[in-house]
Formats: sequence, C-alpha cells, structure tokens
Amino acid sequence: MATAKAHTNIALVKYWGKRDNQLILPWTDSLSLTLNEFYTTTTVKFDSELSQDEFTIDQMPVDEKNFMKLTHFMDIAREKIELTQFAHVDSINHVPISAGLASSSSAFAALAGAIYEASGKPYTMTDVSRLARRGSGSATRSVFGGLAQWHKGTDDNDSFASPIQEKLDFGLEMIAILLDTKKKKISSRSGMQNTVTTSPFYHEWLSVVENDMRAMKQAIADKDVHLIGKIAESNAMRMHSLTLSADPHFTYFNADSLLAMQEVEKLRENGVECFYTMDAGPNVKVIYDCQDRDVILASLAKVFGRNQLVVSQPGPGITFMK
Ligand code: 2P0
Repeated sequence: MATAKAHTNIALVKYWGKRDNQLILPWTDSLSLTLNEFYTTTTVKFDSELSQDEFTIDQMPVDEKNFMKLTHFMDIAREKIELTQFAHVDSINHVPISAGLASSSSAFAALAGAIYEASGKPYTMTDVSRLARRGSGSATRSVFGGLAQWHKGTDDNDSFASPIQEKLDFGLEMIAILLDTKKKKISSRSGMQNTVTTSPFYHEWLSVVENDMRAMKQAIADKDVHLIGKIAESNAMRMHSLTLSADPHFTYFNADSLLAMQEVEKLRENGVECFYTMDAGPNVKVIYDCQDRDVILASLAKVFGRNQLVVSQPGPGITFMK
C-alpha cells in the first residue's frame, strides 16, 4: 500500500495535439510550472482477494465511464510492472475538477506514483512519468516539481518529462482567476483531436512550439520572469487560435476570460509587468514576479471576488506519505 501526492501543472509552452492517441504521444515538446496550491492525494492498495479494481474519488465510488478509464490504466500499469493483483484506489482532489485547472495532471501523476510505490518493485521517477502519460498527457509533467519539460519522444519508452529546475531560485508565481469551476463542454482530449485533424494552421503550431521552447528555456536560464510570461502568453493565444480555426470551431474563452485578460493588459499599461495564460477552460492564470503580487491582487480584486483569486507558488514533484 502507498499514498502519493502530486500537484497540478500549468503549461507555459502548451501541449495541444497527439500523434498517437493510444500511447498519448504528443506532436510537440511542452514545458510547465508545477503549482503548490492544487493537488491530488491517491492511495493504492493491491489486494489478492479482489476480483476487479475498486475506485473512489473524493470518497464517492466512480461511475461506469470513469471505472473503464481507470481500470484500463491499471491494466497498462500491471503489464508494465508485471503485477497480477487488482487494487483499491482512493483519490482526493484539491483541484476544481474539469475547469481547465488540469485536475487530470495531478490525478494521473499521483496514481502512477502510488502504483509504483505500492508495487514494491524498483522504479525511477522517469518510469512514473512514462506511466502517468498513459492516463493523461499533462500528467507526465506533474511528476516533477518546479519547471519541467515533456520530451515528445518517438515511442512509449522515450516520451516522458524531466525537470528543468525543480526548486526555483527566482520569483515566478501565478494567480489563478477562477471564473467557472463547472465541468467544461469540450474536453481537451476531443478538442485537441478536432484541432489536429481540421485546423489549417496546425502545421504552423509545430514550428511555433519549437521556437517557443528554445526561447523559453533561454528565458528560464536568464531568470527573466517577464520574458517567461511574454512567451507563455503568446504561446497560449496561438494555441487558442487553433480552436477558432478548427471545424467545427470552438473556444474555451468566456466573457469573463476576456475581462480578466483586459485587466492584465491594463496593469501592463500602468507599468506592472504581468501576463496571462489559459488552458482548456475559461479560467485565466496570471504570470508575474512575486514582488508585484500585492499590486496585481489589489487591482484584480476590484473586478473579481477575492475568493476567485488563488495565489500559487511553484510546487514540488510527487511526494509519498506514510
Ligand atoms: C497542457 N492542456 O499542455 C495543455 C494546454 C490543456 C491546454 O494538457 O488527452 O488532460 O489526457 O492527454 O493532458 C490538457 O489535456 O489531455 C492539457 P489528454 P490533457 O497542459
């Protein structure tokens, strides 16, 4: 039996599209910041008495659809680790589910970590990252703290994340503006698939990411928070332009997302350097240097409720609890 805790991550250079849907192999590398504030804790207990896996999420048994998804993931893990037993799996989310705050990233990272730890067999965190990927692409990166890069790789074996800087020695921070924490209409899985097959701009995205990865890694090496934010914002908007150019076209923006982005732009016009990013949901995340936190919070709190604004520092990689 083992319990693992994993945190969500927010991509600064986004993953948007798979070239292999079964193995979850992405078209591009991606790069993210793991957040301290949002996490999942998962306990796995292998049990020879069980005739099938048992899952609870937030203390409720899972529905049929989630059962199928999770037991399929357990089968992949059993095959990789050469295990035969079924397991009790109990997961608690400290993340608003399916609201673009990437609950699947912390969920599958925590599950993959707990499985390896409970198996009693030797493993590396690269093994955990590789397995987490099979549950959800972004989970690959949540295995590591701080800034992590998911290498797209060529097959199941070489597509995994590695840390760029697990403990940050500069002031990168995020505020998540919670605008709508309900379940999203278009999952990232189907949204990205639709985009890959129908957006006439998809092939341009591949070179956008290649350039952004290079520039982002240099900005990180230079500890240049403002340049990190600037590249992340541009990368996010180019990702979202793919959804508008898909057929059928769609968007994850809502009216409040636009309002939040305008507020960030106003702050910039007033000399406060801060930037935004968005994922597969309407919530906006603001990227800034921690020394500007108070002025940014005060300004955003004039438009949004203070309880909608969640400050998060960089978070750690997977930890195990006794
Ligand atoms: C990312 N997102 O890089 C991108 C940016 C959302 C926008 O990864 O199909 O839940 O399970 O691999 O990882 C969200 O998609 O999708 C995501 P699957 P996932 O963080």
